[in-house]
Amino acid sequence: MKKIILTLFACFVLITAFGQSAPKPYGPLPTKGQLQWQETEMYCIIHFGPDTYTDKEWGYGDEDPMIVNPTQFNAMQIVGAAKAGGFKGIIVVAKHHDGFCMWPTKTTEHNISKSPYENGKGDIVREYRDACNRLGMKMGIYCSPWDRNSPLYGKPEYVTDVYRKQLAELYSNYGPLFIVWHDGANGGDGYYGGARETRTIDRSTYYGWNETWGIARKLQPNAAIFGDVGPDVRWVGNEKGQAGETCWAAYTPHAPDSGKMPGNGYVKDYEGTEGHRDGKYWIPAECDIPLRPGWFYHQSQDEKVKSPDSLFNLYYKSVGRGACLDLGLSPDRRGLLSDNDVKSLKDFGWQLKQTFSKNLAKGATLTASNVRGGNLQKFGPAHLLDNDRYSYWATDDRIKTPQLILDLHQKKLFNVIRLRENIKLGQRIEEVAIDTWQNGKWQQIATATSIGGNRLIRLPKKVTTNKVRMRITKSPVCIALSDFGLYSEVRIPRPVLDTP
Ligand code: FUL
Repeated sequence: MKKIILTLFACFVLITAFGQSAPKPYGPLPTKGQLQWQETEMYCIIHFGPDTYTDKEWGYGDEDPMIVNPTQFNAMQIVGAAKAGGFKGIIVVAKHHDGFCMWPTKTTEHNISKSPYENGKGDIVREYRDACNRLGMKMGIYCSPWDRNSPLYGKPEYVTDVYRKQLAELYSNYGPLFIVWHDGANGGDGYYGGARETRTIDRSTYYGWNETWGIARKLQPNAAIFGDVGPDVRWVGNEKGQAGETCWAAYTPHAPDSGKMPGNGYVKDYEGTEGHRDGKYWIPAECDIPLRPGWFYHQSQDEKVKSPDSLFNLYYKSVGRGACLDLGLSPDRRGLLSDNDVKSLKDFGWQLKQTFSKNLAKGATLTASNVRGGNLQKFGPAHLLDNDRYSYWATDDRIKTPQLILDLHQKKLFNVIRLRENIKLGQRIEEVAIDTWQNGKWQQIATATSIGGNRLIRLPKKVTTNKVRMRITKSPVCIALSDFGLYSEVRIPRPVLDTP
């Protein structure tokens, strides 16, 4: 009898212990910096410099610093407009391809101190930092590797004595950065200190990326490093702001892989757009697109600012597919965002807030077909509604295609479903299906692939139902789902026009 009791007790201890152990992570995993980047979701890259005054997109490198003369530059107005749009950070273009530095660098004379701005005492990067601090926004830096002004460009000294020193200044003196952005456009014709010639470099070897990225790793250990193919965040492969309908955070760069870090290679567009299901590294996608047709301000584009609705569409196609949205903002020659840009951002931000502030699944009774180890407290479906990206509903190891029924207790109207996995355990789920209860039976209304850090399903029209079912239809391992949301899209009310 004693033996039986002891065996039962041992079994109980084992089951309890098993029930409390988290699922084993699957595939590559995000670092702390990548998790923080993922949580940022939307940020704005701000282009302002000589091109603003010459009406160009790529300055040649011979621009006179005297032209950079904003009379009303106001970082608070610019960062404030981004914040009103729901963006959580900005990336400052500290130097574009023309080589003009927007901060008083020691590495070249071609910088803001030679412009009339603040009588040569200005520092645009500092002003953005201060505005970010005041507004609670994150900051990142873009410093173009290609420099069409530097006489040294193309020689090894440019990398060691100019570019890397510029990065070190920017990463040391402007507070914590959430991202450092490395542009893919490299080499070509330029001023190059008066040589006015074409200089080509091998972009996979010239910048010695492992060492160059090492500067960020050392000085900004929590910054995600963006480059065409990583190492922390990859380019989505287009400047249309769109990730693939299926989009994996995992990715294997096709690289002349040169050491510890992935990267340095070229990539076919669709690979950046979709990633790789069995990718070797965690390198999620960033979707970049300007608010206007160009990255820099051009008066001729004042009427071509993207509308709040088109920003909303982009949101679904980027953030809604597990990527981040990087929207380009272009202050004008005064140093301000123009009214159309400010309004569009504000209205987009309003729509976003109205739509996602109310999860209609809140208060539902959740019934899961399986809960890991029967441990409801730790792994139960209630975690899906607690708005925490890392608490989660998990199933036993052998249960890969569980189901969840949400009884909403009353009819609810919605057209957006939000799913998130706890990506600390990897991107696990491959496919899901959503059903609603209609006329006494389940009816499938949507399917989705590659869940990951954030997945939005936007239905073609709003549906009304009192019961929703989610079926995980494909997953290589047990699930770790952290979020389930139902939302009803809210749009800016349009002015009612009098009918003639
Ligand atoms: C590109 C650049 O060539 C554009 O001018 C812009 O800076 C964009 C964000 O990245 O590669």
